[in-house]
Amino acid sequence: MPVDLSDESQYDRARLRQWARGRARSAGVDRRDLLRLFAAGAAAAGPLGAAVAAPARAAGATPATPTALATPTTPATPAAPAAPGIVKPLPPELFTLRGTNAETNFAALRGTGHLTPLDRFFVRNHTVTPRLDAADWRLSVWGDALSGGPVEFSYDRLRSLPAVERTLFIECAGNGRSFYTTQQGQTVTGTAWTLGAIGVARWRGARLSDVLRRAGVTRRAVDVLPRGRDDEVVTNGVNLGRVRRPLPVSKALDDVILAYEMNGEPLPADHGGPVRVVVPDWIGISSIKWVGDIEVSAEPLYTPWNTDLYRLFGPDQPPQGSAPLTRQTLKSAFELQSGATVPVHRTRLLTGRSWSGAAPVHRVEVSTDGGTHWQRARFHDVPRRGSWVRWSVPWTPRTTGPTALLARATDATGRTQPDTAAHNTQGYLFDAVVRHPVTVV
Ligand SMILES: Nc1nc2c(c(=O)[nH]1)N[C@H]1C(S)=C(S)[C@@H](COP(=O)(O)O)O[C@H]1N2
Ligand SMILES: [Mo]
Repeated sequence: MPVDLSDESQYDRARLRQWARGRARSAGVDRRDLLRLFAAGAAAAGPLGAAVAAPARAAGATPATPTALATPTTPATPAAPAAPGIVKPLPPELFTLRGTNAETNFAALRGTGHLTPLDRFFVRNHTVTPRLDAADWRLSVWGDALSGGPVEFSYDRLRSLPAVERTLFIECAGNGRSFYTTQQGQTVTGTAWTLGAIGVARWRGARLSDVLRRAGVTRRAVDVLPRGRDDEVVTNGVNLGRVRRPLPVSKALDDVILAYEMNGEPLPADHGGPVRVVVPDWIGISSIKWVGDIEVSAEPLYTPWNTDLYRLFGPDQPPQGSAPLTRQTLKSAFELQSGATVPVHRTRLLTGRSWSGAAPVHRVEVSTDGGTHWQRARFHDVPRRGSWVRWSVPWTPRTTGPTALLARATDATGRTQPDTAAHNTQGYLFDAVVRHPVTVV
């Protein structure tokens, strides 16, 4: 029976079958290497998951794992780690450094607008930011599901296509990961983000569908594989090749953007300049930075980023892991430092943001007493799909001592943030209500 590869669940089952039969191409990675990693990595704390991750630094999180990433820079002292390879300044008030990555401090968003300013947008790099020049940037679109040979697009040609502009978040699949450990006592591998591996920007670019049509995409197309121009990722002695993750052709032709502007500026180097992929609502790894070529394939494609990584593994998951992750989940964050001290009897405005990959945010409730009483937050944005909503609640603390602030979002599908997130070994898609500690003095 023919399989409808535009249906995501059928598509994934077909992929797994083809993989098992050894028919699938491994798209650039030696298949024996991948199988070796699979064999070792399907168990808890797979070495690939651990090794791709940057050292965890949050208190109580997984201890740092030695990595084989090509980032030999060593911080001068353990207390002042560098983020090797990030170009923009990373002042400690704006960012918390985590290995090759920089997490936005949510407190630094207070008073900023709906869009995350470029100087505080988080950076997640597998290796280092490459410096590419728009003048000699080329995008090659190729593969056996095109009607002809490879088609090249220069930067100017891309900019001459009809432009689209959308306000969208990019959020790492591992955002909130550290709370699996600090709030749920569970072991997970990967960068110990708190809630700042997200940013919202106004993206301007060409539609991927326009580019694919001009390149001669045919009805045979199944997978579309954008690949970055940053360095190859080497982990545990295995070269995984360049960062790349297939998109089902249905998503690629739907709403994906090849972005060359971010908040009205040419796309900055750290965020994929001159051109990156932006995949609305989906986990950050889908939005390939520094895109250099795109394969359009008539068969399902496999890379480490849709097989061993970015799927859910663990006792509550199917033995071969979940389907490759697509949409982001639901979260809320206060624009306040964790552990802040606040004066008693003084009214202050608690502010924060909530977002969902599934639908506009419908309601946000806040508790200032550890979850006993809840009040509805006031919105400062019209909730929209693909972006966050800013909110506030006034608070006059009446008793001194430690307490926890909680914010709980419900989206327009009716889904509410749960008390506990479903554990998975690589700590993806944390969605539970976060307890934000403060002390009233
Ligand atoms: N080429 C390339 N694309 C990439 C990455 C990368 O390391 N290399 N990181 C991915 C991940 S895991 C995330 S979460 C987002 C982060 O985007 P940002 O650094 O612009 O915030 O980019 C994605 N695209
Ligand atoms: Mo990510």
